[in-house]
Amino acid sequence: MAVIVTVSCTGSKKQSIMKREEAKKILVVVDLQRDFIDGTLPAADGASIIPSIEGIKNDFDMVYFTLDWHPWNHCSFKDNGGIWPQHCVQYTIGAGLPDGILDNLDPANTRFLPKGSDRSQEEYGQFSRTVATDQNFFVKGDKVVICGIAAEYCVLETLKNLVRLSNEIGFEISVFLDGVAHIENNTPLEEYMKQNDIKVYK
Ligand code: VGL
Ligand code: ZN
Repeated sequence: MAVIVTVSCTGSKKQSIMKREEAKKILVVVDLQRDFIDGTLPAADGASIIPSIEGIKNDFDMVYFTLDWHPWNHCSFKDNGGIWPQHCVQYTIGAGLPDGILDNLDPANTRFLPKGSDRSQEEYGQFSRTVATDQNFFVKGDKVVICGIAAEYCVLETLKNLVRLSNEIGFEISVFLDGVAHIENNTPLEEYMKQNDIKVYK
């Protein structure tokens, strides 16, 4: 049975959204963006994870790409008192995905989820504001696999948000470590996985 949820939009218009009921395999690719691969803030092994992710992406029903998506005056940049070089500035090449990563993906099952767009806030983790009732991201029984860049920042923080959501909704999470690149090292991610009994996706 399909459940119709009615949400209010601007003005008096109403829009009906079909709640997804069937559990899916979902790949969450975190911040696989040029600046983190060979741009202004490269991860140590950024380029090598691309073929690994390409190798598994078609095993999933849906692929979610998170995007670090900063205004040019973002507070995390050194010029503005932050700790990072300028990176992933909205609409620049450095914020883009590597060539080929979208090949053979169905646009109907692919989503792009920007974060870090508020200039006055760092936002490493996607899904920080997602609640269980945001029906269009995750439902009970989903098998969610996470990979991407950077292990100890956005992958870790996104994973923490997924764990919180999975406790509310009831879906599985694992980490595709062959598809994870780090800036300094993987240790904080691997420790968090151990402490929370999160499996490696193979
Ligand atoms: C990230 C540093 C700054 C990441 C984003 O994607 O892990 N790291 N902004
Ligand atoms: Zn950033």
